Amino acid sequence: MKTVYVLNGPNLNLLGTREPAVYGAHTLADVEQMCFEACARHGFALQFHQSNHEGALVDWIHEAGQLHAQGELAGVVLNAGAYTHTSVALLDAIKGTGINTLIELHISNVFARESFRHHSWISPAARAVLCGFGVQGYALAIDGLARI
Ligand code: CA2
Repeated sequence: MKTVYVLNGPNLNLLGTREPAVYGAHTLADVEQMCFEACARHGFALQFHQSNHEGALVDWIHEAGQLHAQGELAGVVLNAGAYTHTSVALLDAIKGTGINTLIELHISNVFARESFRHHSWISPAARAVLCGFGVQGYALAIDGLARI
């Protein structure tokens, strides 16, 4: 059974508690359940994580990279939060592991927001980028991994 890593960056633990107009009313626990159901539909195991610390995200990408090397990774769904727009370390981690099935995900349509959200350090290393579907985007990204 292949594994999907769903990784969430800073402040996404606040989902469902603030800014519902931007991020919706679902909590991160709801998102984990949606991901679990999407993975179950496709016969994938799920590793679901959130951290406010850049290095923790790097460590999980390395962990996923080990599965990739063993042929046991379906892919990574990465919502790096604000680190999307700042983190060369995450770009280097993705490139360094050779993971070629990483989906960059954003709940909101970042291109309809402030211009500083229009640049992503992650996109050059991503297989696909998905944004603006709300939290349903997580399930869509997992469905997408099942098709590639
Ligand atoms: O749209 C997305 O998913 C983002 O990755 C979310 C990040 C933002 O910095 C990116 O530009 C776009 C922010 C995550 C903060 O999440 C919150 C959730 C609820 C309440 C407050 C913050």
